[in-house]
Amino acid sequence: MKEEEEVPFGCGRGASVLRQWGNCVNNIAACSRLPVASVRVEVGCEKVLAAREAAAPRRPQGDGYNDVLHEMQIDILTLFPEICRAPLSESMMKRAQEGGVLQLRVHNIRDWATDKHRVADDAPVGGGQGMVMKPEPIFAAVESLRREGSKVLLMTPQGRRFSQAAAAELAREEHLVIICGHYEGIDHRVTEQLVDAEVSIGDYVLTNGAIAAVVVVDAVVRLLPGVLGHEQSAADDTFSRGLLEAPQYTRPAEFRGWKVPDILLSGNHAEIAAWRKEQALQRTRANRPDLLADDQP
Ligand code: 6GU
Repeated sequence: MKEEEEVPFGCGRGASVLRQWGNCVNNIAACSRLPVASVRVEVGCEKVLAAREAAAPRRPQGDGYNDVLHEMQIDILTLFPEICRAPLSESMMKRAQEGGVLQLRVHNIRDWATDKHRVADDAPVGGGQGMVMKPEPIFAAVESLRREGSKVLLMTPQGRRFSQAAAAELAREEHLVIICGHYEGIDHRVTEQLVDAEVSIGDYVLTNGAIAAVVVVDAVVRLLPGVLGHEQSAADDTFSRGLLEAPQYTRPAEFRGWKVPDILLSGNHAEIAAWRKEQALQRTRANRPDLLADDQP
């Protein structure tokens, strides 16, 4: 992506930039480990950008970082809204919504069905088992929610496999509309005519796409500025650096006779870093040798 294409993180939406400015300042400071006071507060898109550029040097994309400073909107369309609501209203997802970083809405597709019984599925044309989701309510829902620049995703095991890099890419979007597939599938005209990307979360089959949508939303939203908080960095994540993480310990230093490795108590930061790197490598070799393969994308 070209530099200029990244720039309008909120420039077209000045109000949003202003609203988010408090968050931005904190986030810029957090990213760059600068005290908040050292980031000048100025209003106006160019100045926001300049401050951001100065404080948070551009990093390569797809590494788990996200330097887009705006509120993100996500609309989930599902036949089972309750599956999404609980997991997305706790902990960091709750903080993201309360802090104005994320505006999340979970909708029931049936609300766009026009018949008396609000039917959203029908038998497969050509025969076969199970039910297929009808196109009409889904088209009506997406057409009422999307706007210029929205990205429409379909959760389906037939989709492209989701990854940390995909999460980082989606975290740059302003508005996601996520359609959850259920039953045997969804009328293919939805996929062909409405959907920008089909997404799967892995090589197994779930009973419904709402569970998969929760996974995607969590992975994306935790990359938005201000969600992880100062204590944690998305850049340190497993997968952002291509290796699994080293083991972690907390107190007590000895538990049931099992000791925390001496090196971690040594206070020697260089040695601790070298130990962690070696442990990360060993763990990756043992659990995920595919991550070390030469043909890694
Ligand atoms: Cl997105 N949906 C369903 N039903 N199963 C899956 C999936 C999605 N991703 C992996 N398995």
